[in-house]
Amino acid sequence: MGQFGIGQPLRRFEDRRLLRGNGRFQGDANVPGQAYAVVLRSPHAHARIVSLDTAPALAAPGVLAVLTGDDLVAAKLGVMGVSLPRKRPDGSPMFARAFLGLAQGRVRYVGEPVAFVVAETLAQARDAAELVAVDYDILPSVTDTAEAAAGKAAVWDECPDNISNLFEAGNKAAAEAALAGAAHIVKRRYVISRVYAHFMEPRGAIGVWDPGDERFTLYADVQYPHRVRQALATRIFKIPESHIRVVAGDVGGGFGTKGWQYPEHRLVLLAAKMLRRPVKWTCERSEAVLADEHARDNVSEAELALDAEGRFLGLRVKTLANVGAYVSSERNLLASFSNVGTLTGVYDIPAAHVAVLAVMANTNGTAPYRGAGRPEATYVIERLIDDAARELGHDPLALRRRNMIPTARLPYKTALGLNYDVGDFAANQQRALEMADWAGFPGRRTESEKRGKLRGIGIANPIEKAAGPGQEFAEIRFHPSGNATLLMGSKNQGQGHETTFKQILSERLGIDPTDIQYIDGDTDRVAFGIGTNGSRSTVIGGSAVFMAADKIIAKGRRLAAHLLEAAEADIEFGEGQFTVAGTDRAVALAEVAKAAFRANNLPPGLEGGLYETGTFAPSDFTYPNGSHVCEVEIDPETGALEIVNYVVVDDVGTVVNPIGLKGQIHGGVAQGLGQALMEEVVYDRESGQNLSGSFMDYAMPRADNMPYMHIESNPVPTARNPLGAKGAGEAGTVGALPVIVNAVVDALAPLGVTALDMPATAQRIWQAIQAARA
Ligand code: MCN
Repeated sequence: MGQFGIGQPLRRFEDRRLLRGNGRFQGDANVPGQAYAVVLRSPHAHARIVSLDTAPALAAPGVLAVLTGDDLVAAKLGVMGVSLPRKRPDGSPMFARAFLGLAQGRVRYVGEPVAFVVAETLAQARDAAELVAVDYDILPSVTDTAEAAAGKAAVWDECPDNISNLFEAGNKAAAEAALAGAAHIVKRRYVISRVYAHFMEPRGAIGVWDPGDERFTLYADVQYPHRVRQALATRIFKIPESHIRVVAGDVGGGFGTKGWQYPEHRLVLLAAKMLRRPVKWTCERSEAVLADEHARDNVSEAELALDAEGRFLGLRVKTLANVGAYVSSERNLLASFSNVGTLTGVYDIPAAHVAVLAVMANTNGTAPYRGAGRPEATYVIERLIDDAARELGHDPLALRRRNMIPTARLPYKTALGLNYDVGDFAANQQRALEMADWAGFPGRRTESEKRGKLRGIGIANPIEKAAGPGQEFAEIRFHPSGNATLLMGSKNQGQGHETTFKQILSERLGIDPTDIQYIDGDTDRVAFGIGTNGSRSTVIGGSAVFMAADKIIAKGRRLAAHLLEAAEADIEFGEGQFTVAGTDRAVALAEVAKAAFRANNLPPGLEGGLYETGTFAPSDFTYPNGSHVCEVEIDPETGALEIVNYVVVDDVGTVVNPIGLKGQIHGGVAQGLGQALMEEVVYDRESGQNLSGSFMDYAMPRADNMPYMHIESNPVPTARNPLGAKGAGEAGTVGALPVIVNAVVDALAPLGVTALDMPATAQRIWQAIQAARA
């Protein structure tokens, strides 16, 4: 490991630029002559549009255009659509209706885009939006997941039961047999609340039409520039992919929620083409909860079968997952199925079956958000184990230990079909217990009780599925003067990619990272990319850097042999130098790069230039895992809670940057803590109104809610990529949800409280205490 290589705790190169106010965020992007757009959104959860009159808005000062659903139909725009071979429980085809971009005769959730108003100034667009006259006939609505599944109101007339499709995994008969033969079955119902991402910078988009090249440019803060381009070209506008350029600058937080293309992207492009003028749309802070995809929101019935000694025999889970009113693409179904596999956790559960009903409701669509199904799955298994321990009189640690997959049994195929390769689950738990001084907890509890406080401790052993099969791209371009540019297909949103990838490049090529220019986020500059989600960038993008670097070394070796007048087989590469083995004759990579651009320097048959690409695709997922311990203190008179200790042991394989990793764990835990303790999107059950429109109604964790965190790594490198790395970006969130609620329930258990749903607000805790006392 060199000074700048893999494993070094380097401070982020990008921070110099960002902290000095030189970032280029979405709001910083402007195009000369741009007009401004505002989206008029539905004020109703479900209504028929009786009439829609744009004339008064069009007549308002500065207004350039008012688009409605009819304009999108006239422009023959397409939709994303879902192509999964999924069925409904009765065997009929999946029910999924994609959203075109503006309402088509009906609105189905509060916030659904109805009209797109473009004017010379933002103020004029806002004023004009108020003049669009829409006459609504309000219809019955349903926003609660369980009520939607019970058919309280139909989101779509053609689908009265609101069931889009059923997803199943595991072996149903085996799980049933395990339950039938069990000494004990512990059954619980867990509700995973609805939350949504709060970016530092809400979304935005600028559409530009170049009539000369007949080409669109979209400036937008997206996580997958290339995939957004592909979707807009092939599915929405039905034009060649080369006729769209997507540019994403600095992204002020993505968290999965900026992962895809939203209606506003096609609207700014269409309006720009119609008006022959750039059009800019910026989401307002209080508009975001109406405009963005939401996340989580499911209800699970879980049953764990145990033998008389407390050995796990089987697991059966039935989940209702709210997917929202529209199923516009696979993405809306992703969180409801793709990661349920981690439901069996790090435990040896021989039989398991999970059935997920994707339920439609008059709500925003749900989509991947930090963890995308893994926090939900881990929540169910880790809470269920604690509940089983309490119900059957086991020690929760011993119960976990007894059922943990031993290292000797890895690789291990789970009953839900995942292939865990490496890990050291027992050691993670053991180390976390030591760091948290679990053994000293009874003493601390007694001390808290003396002060009239309740104290609880919880553990969770998360495992997640990250960086799955799928390609990522890297290109290393040397320039004739000998320095290099690194171009990446993944897209940074705050994770520190520039630093991470420069470290990997530096490790391989021995180049000083400050000599490398870094580029991502532009489909015209970067040849190909998939993008950033599922904690895949380091593992897959980093491996692509590795591959590209190896090609640079291979070509450089031929050139170096020529320059040093030696046989290619005798040339060694290390620390940025090509050396003739056993001699002090050497030439630096930068000199070789310069030579590559001078035709008279090249050996016969060698093509000039030094630029290489790498496209890596792993054969299987990586399985980052770890152990979280959380300790809380609660004031029983108010329900107020303080996290007094938080410990994380993580295994993300090879750690590229320990500071970056810690930052990711911190941020991930903060996001999990938010959901566990305070965040929740709340709808009014009758009207379907979204009641969580501002930070007054939607509580976000702040610095004083965050505990000091003790974080340690227990890395077990994977062989599934050349780095040995596993994904890290979501790990904190996956562990935080269950461990915090487990600690809260542990604190309340002596009073007789056994069930508590997220978010564990002071009010909910206080109510649970009152109910138990009564
Ligand atoms: N890292 C490491 N060693 C590893 C793995 C990761 O040192 N073995 C460190 C590196 O510093 C790396 C970072 O962790 O740059 C994140 O790496 P990775 O796990 O590859 O995750 P991605 O870069 O693919 O980021 C995606 C992930 C996801 S899915 C969400 S959601 C999320 C997250 O990252 N959104 C974020 N973290 C976020 N952090 C910020 N600031 N903003 C977001 O929107």
